[in-house]
Amino acid sequence: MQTQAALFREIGAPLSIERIELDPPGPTELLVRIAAAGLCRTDYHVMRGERAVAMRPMVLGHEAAGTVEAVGAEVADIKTGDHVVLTFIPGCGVCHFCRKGLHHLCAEGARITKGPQLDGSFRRRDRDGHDVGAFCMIGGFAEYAVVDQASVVAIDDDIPMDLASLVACGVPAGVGAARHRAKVKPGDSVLVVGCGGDGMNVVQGARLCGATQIIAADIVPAKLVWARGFGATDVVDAQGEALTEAVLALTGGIGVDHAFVCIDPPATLLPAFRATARGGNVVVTALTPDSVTEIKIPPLELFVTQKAIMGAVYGFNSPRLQIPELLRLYRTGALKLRELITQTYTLADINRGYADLEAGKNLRGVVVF
Ligand code: CXF
Ligand code: ZN
Repeated sequence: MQTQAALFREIGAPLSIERIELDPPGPTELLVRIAAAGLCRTDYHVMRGERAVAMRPMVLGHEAAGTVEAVGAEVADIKTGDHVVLTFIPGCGVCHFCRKGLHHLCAEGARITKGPQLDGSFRRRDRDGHDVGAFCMIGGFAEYAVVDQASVVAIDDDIPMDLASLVACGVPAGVGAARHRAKVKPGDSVLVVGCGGDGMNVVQGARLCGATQIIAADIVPAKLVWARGFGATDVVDAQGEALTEAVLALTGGIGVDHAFVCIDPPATLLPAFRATARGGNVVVTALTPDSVTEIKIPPLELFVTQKAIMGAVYGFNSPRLQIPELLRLYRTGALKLRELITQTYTLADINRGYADLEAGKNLRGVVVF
């Protein structure tokens, strides 16, 4: 069949909207009609060449939800008509980590920027007959995607698809970083640096954990206004040393129990580290461009302050557990999803969506099909 897709062809160029050939699903795969796909900054890093992918052209998009239209012969548990959220790390089910239920650490995660399907072959071709990759083994910026069953989680079919797409990346990444990585406790204090798609979900994750002081930091004033709506108790419009000083002033000179670096780690990690209390946690949820190979943290300062610096991808918990749980929290009203969407776009308009992300206009832009 043919499908319209947004292809990454050239670094620094807009995505190319094209019709491509899509093969039927293999034995363990599904054909998914994509209903909504979120515009996460990770795809933008790829478009700008800051995060290398192994091949072009590639269909980007890794925060998506849709309806299953066909299943391969060996697919278990998923059937035609099911609504699914796609996961940007597959859960192969058989690696060391998947066997322990730690799908966010799946060994196949190392291959998600390569392009092929989980089985190593391709399902997409362009008009010249060249193989087309699928970012994160998903390729969500397309009307249709063929993905392995390892890359989907079935959800209830009354969840609106635009909201379902959000629990594919930004929401579990942010909420999970607070709940599962830092393990924020009632009464704790939290700093969130960068209140975009991940950071705003750290804010609401910290609120869900019972944090009593949630300091949101960003240099886009609108994001600080939105952050208050998600649970921030204080806001800071500063960066660098001024950010550290502002947070220390808000915490009686002690610093926060947990700091989250949700944008530009090369510029924000050290200021966030220094705004953290002795013995506290610093959690990195954001990508660093490939060109930056080190970030300086004075080792003696790390040792004597007894802080922990940690990474969190996918909220440091299995998407198979988190996605249904987050949707249950949404149903109770505890988790905000609708409020995350600033604007929706058609696939043909996706480059305007990324321009709006770059301009700081969006908390989350979503392509709705
Ligand atoms: C990313 C994490 C790093 C690899 C590509 C996907 N996750 C979400 O934005
Ligand atoms: Zn993402």
